Amino acid sequence: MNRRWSSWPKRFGEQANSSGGVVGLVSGLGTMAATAIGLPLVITAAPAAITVGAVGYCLFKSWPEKSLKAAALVGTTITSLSDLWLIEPQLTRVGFVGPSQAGKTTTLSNLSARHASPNVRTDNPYATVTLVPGQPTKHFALVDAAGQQFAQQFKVAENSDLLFIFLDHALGETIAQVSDARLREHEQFLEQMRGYLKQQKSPVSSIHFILNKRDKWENGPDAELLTNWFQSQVNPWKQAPGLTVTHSYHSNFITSDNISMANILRDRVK
Ligand SMILES: Nc1nc2c(ncn2[C@@H]2O[C@H](COP(=O)(O)OP(=O)(O)OP(=O)(O)O)[C@@H](O)[C@H]2O)c(=O)[nH]1
Ligand SMILES: [Mg+2]
Repeated sequence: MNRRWSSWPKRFGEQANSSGGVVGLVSGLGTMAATAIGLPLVITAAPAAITVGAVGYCLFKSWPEKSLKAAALVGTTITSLSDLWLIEPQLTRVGFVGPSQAGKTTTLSNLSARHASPNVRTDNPYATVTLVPGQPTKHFALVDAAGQQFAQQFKVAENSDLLFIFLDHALGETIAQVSDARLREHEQFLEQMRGYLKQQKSPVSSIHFILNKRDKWENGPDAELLTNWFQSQVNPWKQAPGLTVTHSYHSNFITSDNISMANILRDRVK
């Protein structure tokens, strides 16, 4: 396995900076004291030995971690999101966020040819690496987590280059009517996510909003009310400077929507 040599000089510099003050002080004082009282060479050399030791320590601490090859990871589950930084070539990380049962895992599974169990809630953050067909072939990572845990949702956002935010009209997969309680749940989720992204040093630069479960709500009694509400939720995000905001209506049970979703994803891969 290769190591990430390109990042090594920077990491060494950072280590040396954080250790340098102490090393400089110890060796400087040591040399002065030893010279002042006229100690033999072997003792005045001690501070130099400390410096050599400290440089060795910095080398050890900054030694590049092993890189992971994207092609070898396709289809695997990555449970430590920080490992995504070790993958080469570097890949676009797409975070799937939204309240529980909005359809994140189902969509992710469709895009990466994984099996999704409709009645199984996601319990921990994970990512999967998948391929974007074309020349050259590109890899990207899809990041998913438990919708009912804000902490996990923020972790996904922190480890993503762009976000897919999932909204829907009602819990589960069979109801056609809009649930007011569900809309309030989405509003609360968006408020929390907006607050979180605002205080991020380098937040995502692109967000795609998905109004999911179109197979149910589109022919139901509240379709117009729902799409107006959706627009009212998405529009304020378009005011944010430097943020690209797009949206689509989607169903995981409509084949052409799944193809469109794959295209949306491919268009965003660097
Ligand atoms: N009708 C309909 N149901 C859907 C659609 N997408 C997902 N579902 C259903 O919605 C339910 C929840 O889907 P998941 O993909 O597990 O939801 P999730 O967002 O991953 O939920 P958590 O893991 O709890 O965060 C399941 O019963 C899915 O079958 C869709 O497009 N239409
Ligand atoms: Mg899930």
